[in-house]
Amino acid sequence: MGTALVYHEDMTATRLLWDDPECEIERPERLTAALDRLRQRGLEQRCLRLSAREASKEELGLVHSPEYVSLVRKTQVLGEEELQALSGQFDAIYFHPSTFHCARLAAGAGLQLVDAVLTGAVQNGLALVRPPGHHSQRAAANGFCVFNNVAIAAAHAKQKHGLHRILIVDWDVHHGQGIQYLFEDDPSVLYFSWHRYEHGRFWPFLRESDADAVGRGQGLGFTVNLPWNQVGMGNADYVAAFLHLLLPLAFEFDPELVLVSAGFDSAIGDPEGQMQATPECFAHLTHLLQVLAGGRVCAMLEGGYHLESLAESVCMTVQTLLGDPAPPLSGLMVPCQSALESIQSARAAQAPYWKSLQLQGQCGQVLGCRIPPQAPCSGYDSELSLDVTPVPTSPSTHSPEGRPPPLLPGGPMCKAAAPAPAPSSLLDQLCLCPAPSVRTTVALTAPDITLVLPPDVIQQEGSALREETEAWARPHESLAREEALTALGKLLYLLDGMLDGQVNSGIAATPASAAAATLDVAIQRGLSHGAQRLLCVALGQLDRPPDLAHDGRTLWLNIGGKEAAALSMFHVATPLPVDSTPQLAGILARVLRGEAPPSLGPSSVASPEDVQALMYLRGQLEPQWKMLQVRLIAEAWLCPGARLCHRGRWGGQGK
Ligand code: X5A
Ligand code: ZN
Repeated sequence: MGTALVYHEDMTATRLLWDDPECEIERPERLTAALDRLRQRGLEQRCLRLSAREASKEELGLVHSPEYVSLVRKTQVLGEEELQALSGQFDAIYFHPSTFHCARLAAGAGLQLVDAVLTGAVQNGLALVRPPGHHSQRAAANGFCVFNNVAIAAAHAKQKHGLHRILIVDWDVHHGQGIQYLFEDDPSVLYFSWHRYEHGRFWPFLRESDADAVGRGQGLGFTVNLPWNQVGMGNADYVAAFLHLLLPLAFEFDPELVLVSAGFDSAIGDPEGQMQATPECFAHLTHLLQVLAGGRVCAMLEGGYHLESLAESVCMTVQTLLGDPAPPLSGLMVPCQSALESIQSARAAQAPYWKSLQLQGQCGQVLGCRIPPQAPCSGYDSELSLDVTPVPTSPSTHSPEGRPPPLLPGGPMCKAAAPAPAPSSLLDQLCLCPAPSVRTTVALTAPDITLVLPPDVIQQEGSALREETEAWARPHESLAREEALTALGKLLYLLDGMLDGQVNSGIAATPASAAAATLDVAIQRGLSHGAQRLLCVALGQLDRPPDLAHDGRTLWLNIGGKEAAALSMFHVATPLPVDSTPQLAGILARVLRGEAPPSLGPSSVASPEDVQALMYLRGQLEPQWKMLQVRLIAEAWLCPGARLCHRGRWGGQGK
């Protein structure tokens, strides 16, 4: 299933006719720049192009008052002076004789996108629209927004398609207060917005943009605000917000549809946002949302005023909607202290309404800190220092000068105070990784998994040279048998294809008795063939490959292992139950091909025992893996268990 791109040239018509420094950034070139870049990249051509239609009076009436709609209708016949006078009655608004037509097209584009996705014509899509929508209210234009495109789409999805749960993700850098007001008492719409806030000192200067605005009445807990109190938020901060706040709630909510208020003024270079996230970050954000709602993601343009940054970010979003893998993120993945504070205060405000946050423990308040007494964290540090040769020496693949080792302890990374690098120089460094020509290859060595594979995955015929295969197998007794050797040959061939960039992913089967040794060879082969860092996820009780080094190049994650244990930060096991149905290979193949995983259902919250194991591991790993940090340092002191866990960070380091 494909990706829709909804657009209409007429939406470039509306523009500012007089002098207004606040409004002049919202201009027609925003759309043409984005569209031109999509064409240049060959992305537009890969989409199903839909021409936008005008939303009807009834459709606009789903969220706007009839009086407001007719007020906007009348602007069509006003002269410039009257337009300017009327605009002055609203905050950050200009009207143009074409505004009514454009705004109806913008709302209609969203409706067409939602219809295309919910009828199954496409999997997902983007509506490229002007004017934007998320500030607009029942009877008011606001912040360049005339009709609330995303809110109308949500109301339409409920009314015309009978949906019960819609997630709206507003990644624009401004608070979409219009959407918040329209759904604040409605539990069928979960509205998430992050926004530049600076403790209330940034537009639109609203008290209700803060984290403690969580909805009202039936809608309590269905408004989620994440205020950024400093500028300069970057990739790590955005990803941390998704991982620690949005996604736990979203999985628990189990939406049937995801609408994105896709403003790109939250990207680097934007004059409004002053943030640092690179365009690639939007590929990752999009990708993280695609696991929800069976992949039904409808993005609609909101803000974004730096044409270059906007165009790149739009391309990243569309590319990801099309199923291309997300490019690597630049920069240290370490969220800054201010971001962590914001995320934590939003988690605390939402905790009363969401099991997934309660289980993770607002540190003692709900379940108490349940760190297994027989496995105190204090033994961990010495073990770690024995096992870990800390600094990975290999240069990163995506930064020419090599990046600092990702894991050195210490050093808070609050970079918000640092001057923002010139956006153009950062944007110049964009590396565009072409998608491999073959998306999924499947190296089949066991005939029984053919049954569950999707029909169009490519069957790999090739195999590595016999001599080479034997050389790799020689040290391993379990690889002596012909069956294991054949499987290894196919796997080595697949690995080469992947590391050379011809193949994106694949599945190889191997006899169970040879699994550990095969994995070991695969890791060694991967590292010697140019992979800088390798993630190895092992499901079920599997012995760690004998030659695995703790040098930071391989991260070993054993899910379904014997017990929760972190032998080092690069070797982690959890006893989480693994669902290893015979369908697993089929589901894996589909997901690797880019299909959305099946929804986990509304009861996807983990059991208390599983959460306990995970929290124990998190306590151990948090000092080293900065992306695991959610709790404030001050808060950890309130909880004896957590203090024990944090000894690694504080003990002896004077922090
Ligand atoms: C859609 C959008 C911003 C309005 C800013 C007014 N509006 N200062 O980004
Ligand atoms: Zn904005």
